[in-house]
Amino acid sequence: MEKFRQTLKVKKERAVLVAAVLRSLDGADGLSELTALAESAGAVVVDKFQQKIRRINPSTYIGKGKAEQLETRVKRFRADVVIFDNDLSPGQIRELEKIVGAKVLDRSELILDIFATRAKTKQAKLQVELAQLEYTYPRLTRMWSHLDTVAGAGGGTTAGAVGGIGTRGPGEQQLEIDRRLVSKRITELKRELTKIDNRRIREIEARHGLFKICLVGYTNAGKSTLLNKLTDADVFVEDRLFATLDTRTRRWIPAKGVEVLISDTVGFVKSLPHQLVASFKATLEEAINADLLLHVIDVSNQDSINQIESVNNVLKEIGCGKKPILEVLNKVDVVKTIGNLDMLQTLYPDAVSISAKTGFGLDVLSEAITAKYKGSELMIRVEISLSNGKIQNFLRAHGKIINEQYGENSVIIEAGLGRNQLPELKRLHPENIEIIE
Ligand SMILES: Nc1nc2c(ncn2[C@@H]2O[C@H](COP(=O)(O)OP(=O)(O)OP(=O)(O)O)[C@@H](O)[C@H]2O)c(=O)[nH]1
Ligand SMILES: [Mg+2]
Repeated sequence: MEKFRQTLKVKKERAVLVAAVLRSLDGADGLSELTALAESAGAVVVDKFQQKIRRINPSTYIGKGKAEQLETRVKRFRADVVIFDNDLSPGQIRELEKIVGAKVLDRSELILDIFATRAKTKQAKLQVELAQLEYTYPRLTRMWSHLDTVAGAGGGTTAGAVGGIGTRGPGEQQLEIDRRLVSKRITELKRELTKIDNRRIREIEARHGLFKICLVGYTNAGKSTLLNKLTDADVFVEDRLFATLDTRTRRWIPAKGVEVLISDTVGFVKSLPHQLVASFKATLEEAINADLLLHVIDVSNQDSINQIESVNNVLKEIGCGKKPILEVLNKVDVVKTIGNLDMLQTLYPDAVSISAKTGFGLDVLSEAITAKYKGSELMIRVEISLSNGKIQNFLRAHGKIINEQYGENSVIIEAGLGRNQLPELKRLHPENIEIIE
């Protein structure tokens, strides 16, 4: 294991991709996403191998014979690494490396590698490091116990004895040291992250009262492009998976008198390693605290229906399953066949079709968001003193004034107002508000 797994980085490495599928392979393109992920991590894909399996082989995942075929391909393409679309156990990785003669990585390790290279802010870096350690930690432990058994079987030492007769190699001692270092570092990272989390929670609480919108969606769907287009924010956009690893929040005015906060988030992906979901919770805090989620969908991607499902699953997992959500069908400028778009429009009749790139449909999106912001309309009647210009200005900006009846010192105004704006009106003017209908 140690021979190949000095580093899990795959940058510039020649990679053979493998997807083992338990069901039939009919129409499956199990490797298109793994290809995008591997390229995102900087690997050069030299060969792809899709394999239907009837059952998972406990020691090598795919069958022994298939693993041997893999070895031939690794040699032929001079590959440095074999990346599986499946999640493998440490034991399976070890066995496979022995057979194929190259480093073997699983899907989660690949995703963690991408996250590690993309993390820019301190928080993102700490979160990724924590996720990586949490993923490797049990593997170290299990590697350790495996070696213990080997030592025991040799009869020289019992497990845990120090300085036996040559059965405890330097690798084994190193593992024990690694294990202690890893566990110490995990504790440190958690402490630092809690500090940052508390600061962020305070920041989020300080925004209390403002309407919060959060962009969510599969990686590469166009969330950052949309945020840039709407708010002129300078957010890193790139045609790579996971371009954004930390959240950005901007102020946005979608219509006259409407001010909202809009946040970008890290892209979602199917079967996100659960260690990552956990440590990215703070990053997704924006989604948890949002009043409205904008689910950005890449309609030019043939797999968009599965991507939507993955995003909805993660949203459920982080407790956002019941939040108000508006589907945004993005990249309509590059849709080649309208079949996919048609189908999505039928599934989500309230969805807004846009192109974050060209700006198409952004006016309709602004209107749809404004309507959500305002909520259903209420008719109110309020009596205010003539000297109180603030309330009149508020109602002019946010509502529709239907009638004004001037008395000597006061005016009675009847106006239509969004349900969600009532609290703000009450804050400005706690008395004499009547809801007529
Ligand atoms: N043609 C076209 N391309 C788009 C559109 N919106 C975004 N893109 C492109 O899609 C790619 C991904 O865009 P991003 O905005 O980085 O996507 P993201 O959802 O923020 O991705 P992550 O941060 O990785 O989750 C970039 O190359 C964009 O230029 C669009 O409406 N039309
Ligand atoms: Mg982004």
